[in-house]
Amino acid sequence: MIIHVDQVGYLPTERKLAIYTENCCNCGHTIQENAPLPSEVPAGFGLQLVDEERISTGVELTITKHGFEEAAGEVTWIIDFSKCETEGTYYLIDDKGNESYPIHIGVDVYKKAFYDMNRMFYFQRCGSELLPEHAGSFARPCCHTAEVSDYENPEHRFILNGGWHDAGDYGRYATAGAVTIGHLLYAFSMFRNNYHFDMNLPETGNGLPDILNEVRYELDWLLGMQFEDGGVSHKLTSLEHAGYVLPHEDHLPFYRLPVSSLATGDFAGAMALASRIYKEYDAAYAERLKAAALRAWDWLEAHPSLVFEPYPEVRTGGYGDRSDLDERLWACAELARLTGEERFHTELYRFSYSHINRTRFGWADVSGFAGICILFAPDGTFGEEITACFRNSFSDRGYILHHTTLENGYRLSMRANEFHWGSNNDVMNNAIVLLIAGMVTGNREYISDASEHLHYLFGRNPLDISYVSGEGANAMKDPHNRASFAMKERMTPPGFVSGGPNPRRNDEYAANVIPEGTPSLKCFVDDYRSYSTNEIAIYWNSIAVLALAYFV
Ligand code: 9MR
Ligand code: ZN
Repeated sequence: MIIHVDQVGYLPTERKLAIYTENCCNCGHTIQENAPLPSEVPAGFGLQLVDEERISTGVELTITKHGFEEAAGEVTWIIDFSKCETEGTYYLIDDKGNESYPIHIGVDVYKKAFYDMNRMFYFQRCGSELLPEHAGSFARPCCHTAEVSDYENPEHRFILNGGWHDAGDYGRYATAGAVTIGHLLYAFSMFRNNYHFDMNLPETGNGLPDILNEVRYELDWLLGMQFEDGGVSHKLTSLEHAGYVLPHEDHLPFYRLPVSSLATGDFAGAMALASRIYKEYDAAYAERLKAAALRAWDWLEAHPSLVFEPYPEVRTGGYGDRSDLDERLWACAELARLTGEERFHTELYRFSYSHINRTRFGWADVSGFAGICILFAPDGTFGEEITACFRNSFSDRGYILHHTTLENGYRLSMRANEFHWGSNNDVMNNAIVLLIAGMVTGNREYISDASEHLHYLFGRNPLDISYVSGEGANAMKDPHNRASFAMKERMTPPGFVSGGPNPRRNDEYAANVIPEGTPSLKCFVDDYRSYSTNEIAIYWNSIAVLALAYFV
């Protein structure tokens, strides 16, 4: 394809851009920056926006030459068709017979994707049978219900069921889980009006909004990761990843690993946040969550330095991190908001002004959660100084990302060298920063910039692939996900977000099939063997849910 569009759709009143590349090189072929640019640009390439019958709409297009984009290895043009505000299905065509994927314009274009992306977590449920009435052809028996052991005291055996499988593997990691809870609960709390839908869950109809039913599944498991002394286990895992088998066929023994301050900080943040959200629906549950958060906080106070042991002999997800300041910051902000206690407000100053990036929402860096907690709290909850500190962090970063977006030939706020394992996480992180920057400054441009990142996710990229299964005409379909590829026909439910392009090609398959030096945006392969470009993960789904929640 040489005309790249968002295959899921565009909102009628939002900015609407497509990307045109004269040289189609989806083969990984690179052109050098100093290579001669096509000298003659035929006026507009005869580009037109046509309707489903291929009849011209007459909509005026603005076509701007961007020039060479290093991340794609291509010369790009930006086609602006924002003037088309009428709902419908269209195509962009040029005078050489090239045609885009269908372009859907409508107020509801993201509803299905949003539903599916929120529903992904149901399919990740561990320790439950997935029934055909909820899971359709993905129904499967119960998994991982055998007793688990404490890693350092294997004689201590106990039941610890539930939670979501982390990703394409069956590990359950406290930091990753807590961060996922964070994305989903902040999405719910900030954009509650977009959550009036049932999700066809076993719990549907019990009076709780369904997204809270789904998140509760993880919370209940996470509560079991807390030790007597308030500290929280880093992960529950087998010693190595399961073979290529379905969840219920994996019978490796599971171990609860020792405490980390990373897990304990994330736990305290997630539990305090959840307590505040669930209070409205279930006071007793909210009290339980609050008590767990406070016990975790006491442990953190008693252990003021980083506590984390990598246990390299346990060869599953590491989720190691050199600093736990951001985890402590998140916990402190949510506990201040939940309890109003002075001690948390005092501590908040110490963490907020430490040298950390305040705009991150990933498994390693959760400082941005403190920002959402503070910036969207009722007036007067936090002091003006702390509020200004976070407001400035988001508006400064938003300003930079806005300019990076403008400088990028695919209208993405990422530079060629910023892509690595799970790059879609960073793309979505930037979208959320732009959204928050737009909300706190009132600059509408930042909001539109955020939408550009979703267009990229949904197919407006050099490979024309929608990185979300089942969403868009050419969607990712063969992720690294044991529960998918161990099925007879490799199948994945809709709404699963792929990790995305990774120029470091950290798996053997990607390293073999993607030539060295391939431009960053093309370092992706839709094949289950490529876990470093095409795995799925709960927190990649949830971060995309948070970014999309504004637009549904
Ligand atoms: O998302 C993680 C990515 O940022 C790391 O670079 C990568 C290698 O350490 O690990 C990713 O997380 C994986 C985890 O370790 C195990 N479950 C699957 C996760 C997604 O690939
Ligand atoms: Zn399981």
